[in-house]
Amino acid sequence: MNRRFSKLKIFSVSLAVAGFTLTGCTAANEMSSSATENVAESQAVLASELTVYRSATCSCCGQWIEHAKAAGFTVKDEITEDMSAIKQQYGVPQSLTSCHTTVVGNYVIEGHIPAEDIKKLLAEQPNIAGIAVPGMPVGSPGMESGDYSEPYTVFSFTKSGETATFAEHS
Ligand SMILES: [Cu+2]
Repeated sequence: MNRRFSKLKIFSVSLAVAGFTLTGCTAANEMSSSATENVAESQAVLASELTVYRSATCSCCGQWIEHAKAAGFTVKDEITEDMSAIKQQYGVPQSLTSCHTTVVGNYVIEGHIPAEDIKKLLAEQPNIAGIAVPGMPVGSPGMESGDYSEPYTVFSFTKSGETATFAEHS
């Protein structure tokens, strides 16, 4: 336990020294086993390219991209310095915002969403604008921190701003 904490401390200190802005990434990232999770997938779903908008210094966004790639998605990595403009453009409700914003087909995917939920969304094609994990829950894909994880909810949202539970993770 102590060893991990000191590792985390060194990690964040070295980032601070290097002058990075973490945009809220507070945990060191480690590879998860989620890539090996058995999820239903079709070629059509995986053929969908994800366009990920993120700031240049967002390391957890990069970790999430690795998660999506490991799950079979093709990712177009778009660096932008005005993430709030992107969120506004794609209609992400203020209460559901996170770090990176992803666009796939007609859907918006906000934050550290598990790849299995993107596959579910693309397979079921519900009449919603998108799904979001607000904030950056520890243990969500790209936010792994050892064995620790906190439960979180994936919300759906509509163009008019109605939200509902899409999936729960614990
Ligand atoms: Cu993040």
